[in-house]
Amino acid sequence: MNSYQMYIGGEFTSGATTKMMDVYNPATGEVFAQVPEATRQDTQSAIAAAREAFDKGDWRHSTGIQRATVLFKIAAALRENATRLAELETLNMGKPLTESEYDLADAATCFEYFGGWATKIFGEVNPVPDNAISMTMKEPVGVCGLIIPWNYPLLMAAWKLAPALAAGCTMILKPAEATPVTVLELAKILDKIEELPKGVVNIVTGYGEVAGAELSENYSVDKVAFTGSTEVGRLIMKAAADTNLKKVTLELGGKSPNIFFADSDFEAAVEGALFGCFVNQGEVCSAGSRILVQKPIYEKFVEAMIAKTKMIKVGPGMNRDNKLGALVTTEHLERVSGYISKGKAEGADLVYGGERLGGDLANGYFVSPAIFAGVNNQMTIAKEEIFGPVASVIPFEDEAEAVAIANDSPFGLAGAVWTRDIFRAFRVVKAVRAGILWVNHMQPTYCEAPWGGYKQSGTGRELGRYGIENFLESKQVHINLNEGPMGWY
Ligand code: TAP
Repeated sequence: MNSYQMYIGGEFTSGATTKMMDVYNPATGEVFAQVPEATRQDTQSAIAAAREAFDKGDWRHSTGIQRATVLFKIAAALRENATRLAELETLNMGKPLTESEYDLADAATCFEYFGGWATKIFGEVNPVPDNAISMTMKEPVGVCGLIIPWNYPLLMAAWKLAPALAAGCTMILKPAEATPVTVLELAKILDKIEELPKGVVNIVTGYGEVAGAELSENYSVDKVAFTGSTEVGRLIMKAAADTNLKKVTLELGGKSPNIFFADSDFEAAVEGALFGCFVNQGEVCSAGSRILVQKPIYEKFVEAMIAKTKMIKVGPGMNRDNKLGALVTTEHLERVSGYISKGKAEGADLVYGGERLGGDLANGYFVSPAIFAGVNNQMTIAKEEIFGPVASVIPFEDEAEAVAIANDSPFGLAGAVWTRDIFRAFRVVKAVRAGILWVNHMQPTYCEAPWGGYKQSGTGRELGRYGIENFLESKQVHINLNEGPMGWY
């Protein structure tokens, strides 16, 4: 069994903690690694290391080329180790190996993309109406706490580490307690990069209520970038408000509408509906878990969904035939099963799946993908984020009703519209209040384009130029070009 250490101040250490946490393989229910359970003191040590690296080190004064070199080296090492890391991701998180391979490639691309930004951070000259030069300079925001979820462990780490490094920040990364393995493997990669000073990246493992809370409350942390549940996002914002008003960006939950009009390309639409809510076991913040289908095609659509879902093989992600892996933990399996029971109890029609799988799979956390028909938007399964392979198919009459249902949610992360009518597509895109809208597609995500939500799906945007701005402060500099006194007194 692999035993890992944390990475603090450029050293691999178990810190002051005496406790180790078990890390499970969700496909078998077996422990396959152990990591330290960081105490508050361990987290404070990591924060102190990042603080010192920021205040006294060279990193924030480094050139863009120097930082880009580091980012490109990380990307290259990820690509070299992609096969092994993708396997570890699947063993730890449960997703199919092919999906882990995509994640690895995406993570490497993310470091390359923000490596490009490192040399393109510059301010501007402001056209003030005086004999002066007014400039805006960009500077790194400082020490950053990066708190990430378990659904894309390495990729979520990349989304935050890459722009923070490109900006010249120092940081403490806390992976989710369930999925720390690939992030700790990344620490080994970082440790070998000579150009990356010690203390710039620190990694602590442990519980959110301890290590994560310390990052949100600590006065020496200048910014927290968080991806996770809306509930924890609220706690982080509150902790920041109650302490040093650190900057906070939040990427939170969703209940995204995937809207299908009767004129859409039927085959592509059905596949898009399934991919939208079953990829990554539905453990996706932008999952299109509310499938809105126009009444004339509703029955046929549900039937086609069932027929295609029957062909989705569920099982250990390491077997390439399987298209849907295990849920991440036994607690999460219970949570998802609880929603399926609630859907039935509230009168939705479970037309396929939703069962815990037994036999060879009994020790793993497997559930068959579930399709609920006859759902209305007031049911719990249509209102709350399930974060599992559960599709709620909701009928609608016309465009106005589809938009009203889509917007009737406290979330606003993403949405999609399927139609051959470009005018309607644009009307719906403009009417749906969400941070990401896809037309005739669901889920494509690019480093180059912003990612984040309206309403209770978060605040701020990651990726694209917004991603780098998150880790920069703007300093206004005024140079007086008049000689002599101002003449005021
Ligand atoms: P959370 O329970 O919110 O956990 C996210 C991270 O926060 C974990 O590292 C967790 O540590 C930590 N945490 C827990 N309590 C904390 C506290 N009091 N203070 C500071 N940190 C704390 O979410 P999850 O279950 O890992 O992930 C699922 C959620 O993430 C879903 O709601 C999903 O929509 C959202 N998500 C959003 C996005 C985007 S981009 N919007 C992407 C992926 C996931 P522990 O693991 O120890 O609890």
